[in-house]
Amino acid sequence: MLGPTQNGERYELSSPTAMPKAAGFLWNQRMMIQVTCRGYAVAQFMQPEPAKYAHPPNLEAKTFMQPEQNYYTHHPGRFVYIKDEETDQLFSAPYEPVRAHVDRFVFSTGKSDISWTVEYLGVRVEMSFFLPTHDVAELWTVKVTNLTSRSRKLSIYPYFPFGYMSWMNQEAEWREDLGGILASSLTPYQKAEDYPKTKHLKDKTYFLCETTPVSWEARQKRFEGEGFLNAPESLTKPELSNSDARYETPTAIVQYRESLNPGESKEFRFLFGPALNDTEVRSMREKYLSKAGFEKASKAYANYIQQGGGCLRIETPDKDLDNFVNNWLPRQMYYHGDVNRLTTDPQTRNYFQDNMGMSFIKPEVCRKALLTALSQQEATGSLPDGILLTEGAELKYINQVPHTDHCVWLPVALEIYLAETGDYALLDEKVSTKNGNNFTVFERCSRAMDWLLHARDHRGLSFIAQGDWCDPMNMVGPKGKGVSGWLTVATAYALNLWAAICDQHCKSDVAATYRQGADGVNKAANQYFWDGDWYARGITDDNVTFGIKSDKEGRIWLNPQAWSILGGAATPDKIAKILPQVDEQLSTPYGTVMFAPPYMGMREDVGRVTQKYPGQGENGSVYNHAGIFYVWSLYSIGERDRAFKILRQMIPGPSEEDYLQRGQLPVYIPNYYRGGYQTYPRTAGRSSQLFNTGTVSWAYKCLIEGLCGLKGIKEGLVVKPQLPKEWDGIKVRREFRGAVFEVDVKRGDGNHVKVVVDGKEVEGGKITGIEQGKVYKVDVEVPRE
Ligand code: CEZ
Repeated sequence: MLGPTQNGERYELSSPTAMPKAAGFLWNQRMMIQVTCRGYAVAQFMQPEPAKYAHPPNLEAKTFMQPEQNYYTHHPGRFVYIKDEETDQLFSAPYEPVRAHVDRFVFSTGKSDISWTVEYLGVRVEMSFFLPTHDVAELWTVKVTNLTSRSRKLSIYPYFPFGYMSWMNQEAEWREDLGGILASSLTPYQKAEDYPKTKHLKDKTYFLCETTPVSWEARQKRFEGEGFLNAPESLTKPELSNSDARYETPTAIVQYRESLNPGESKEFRFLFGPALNDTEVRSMREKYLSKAGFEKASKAYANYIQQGGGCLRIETPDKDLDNFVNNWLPRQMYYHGDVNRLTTDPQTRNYFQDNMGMSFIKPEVCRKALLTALSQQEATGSLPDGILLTEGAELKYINQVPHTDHCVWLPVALEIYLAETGDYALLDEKVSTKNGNNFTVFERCSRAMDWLLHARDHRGLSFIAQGDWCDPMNMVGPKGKGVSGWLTVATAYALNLWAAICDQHCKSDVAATYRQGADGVNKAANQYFWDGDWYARGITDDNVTFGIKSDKEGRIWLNPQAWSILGGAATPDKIAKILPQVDEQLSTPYGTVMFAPPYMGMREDVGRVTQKYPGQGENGSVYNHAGIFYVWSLYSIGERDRAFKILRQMIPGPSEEDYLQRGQLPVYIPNYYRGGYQTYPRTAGRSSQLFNTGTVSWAYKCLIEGLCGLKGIKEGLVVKPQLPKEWDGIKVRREFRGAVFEVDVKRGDGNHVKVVVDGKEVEGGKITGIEQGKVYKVDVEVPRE
């Protein structure tokens, strides 16, 4: 039903019904599109705020990308109806809207294209599309083949609905001069001061045809007539009615009437996208809409996506893991660092984590992001809730709610960047802010750490305000008293990370100060949050500690455990208590849940998180971002089997049962899988289908620095793999600072890790003096269990 092809470069699904929401996604720096196996699509482009060019049939609220997006009959999508002119039989590719029981179905997601093959009634339809590298458009090819040994008369109707574009002004018509259907609309507004902002919006959507059709239809109602989408009335007629849409829901359907000899094929090309005016439409047509134009654009796009290939290739006993790590994980990480989730004001913590992944792909992008974020640091040393990326951008949605954790992510991202590049010179670079301050990166980071130390109560615990990493935990501390257990131990982690960087930068006095700070923080955490077997999640404004044994819901949370291990609050005796509790209370076959049991109703001193559906989102799902923090904490203490197990659970498959339950292709890690394994086993494990998640850069870090044990330090690379016990060895190709390391890890008889580089054993597994362009052969022996 589902499997890799071309060495994991593609994944193919052979059923349109087994995993109806299974989808692939493509992006460039200006747009993103997610398409399901059944042909439904969600596309967005930046102008500079996110906008749509294909809409739902009703007024849509603007919001961030939603998990478990629902699709319905009139959902925007890209379809092709096929009618047998001799029998009047009808079907559609890829599957919607007709939903025929086709003879063969293949949905194939590649890295830089998505395609389908559908066979029915002796006809094969191949649909595929990709994006240009720099423009906003979809480049579609539809190929229809007669599979029978007789001649066939077919009508072929590509159907690309525009949806309800505007309540102020919308229309569509066939434009002979452009060679396609053009829909025009005006973005609705009410305040006069908004008018200038709407003036330059791309409010037109075009559907351009390389080959002129015999008929067309631009009016949705007319197309459907008294039929439904699975049997539109106009498709019972010999031709479409060539009707325009005048303040009527616009759409694009065109008809090709073809006679195909046995084995004969016909190929069509289409261009679909937004435009400001006719001139733009015309130039898009000229640039792309031809065989040569498609070929050129497709090569360029593949090349662009290829740039996100990452710095790691693994060969392990787990081939499905290899496929994911070698092909798909770096691609997802690249997407995050490349487009910042298509927002102009990414949440500061997301901005740091999405960009820190770029350290493994294009470190200069991470460097620039660190400087951009710091250029918006406040005079107090704190960081704003979101980082503004374009002129005129504003803090929106969740960024208008005060969260207190943003400074934590600065040393986290900086540490990865420095480990990959050794570019400590960055620390001495000066960054000025709008408030007139001009400090070096080093000073700014210290100021951020000072702010974290300062934003604590009389007990030494970190205030939470209206949220920390957990966005919807908005009612723990609105009165300014509530504190976060997670943020307290995370502060210690941030301080220690920063202290280590200070040491490397020959500032051991500064390092000592922050280490001392971390010790104080950890002491307070142990005094107030340790509940006997694990750490509590917080203390509310009214001084109620939660995330503790006596809680029926939200009894044990993962984040305080993971970060107390990372930050040093948890000593070995405490870790020995924590780990079995996490195993017992939080682990499920689909990963480790963020807390348990989920809240079954509102808890007003915790907040909105408790109102989410039990097991969904932050209310006790397998929230992979929280899971990966835990994995990293496990690698940091050598808990390799636990770490690998949880890391592996983040990837769907490879058993069919697992795929069906998660409903997702193994081409990305989603932000969550449903929890509630005890309460709601039927839905447990179901994917959110949302590929926006801070998980991926951490997952890559866990693989490189944890599993493969190839971590950058200032002077070079330290080699210390952590294989799960059932593995005898792995092969790794790691690019690092311009050199290539071909690493062969095997089990040996010794009781420590032995590292031999080009035939010579290296002390402590530390490879220094790395030469650019050199290929290093590294033989590693790790102890047997
Ligand atoms: O958003 C993410 C945030 O982007 O949730 C994480 C947080 O650390 C990330 O920065 C954990 O809370 O507001 C909501 O309820 C949303 O559900 C967000 O919490 C959540 C979205 O699911 C992700 O797109």
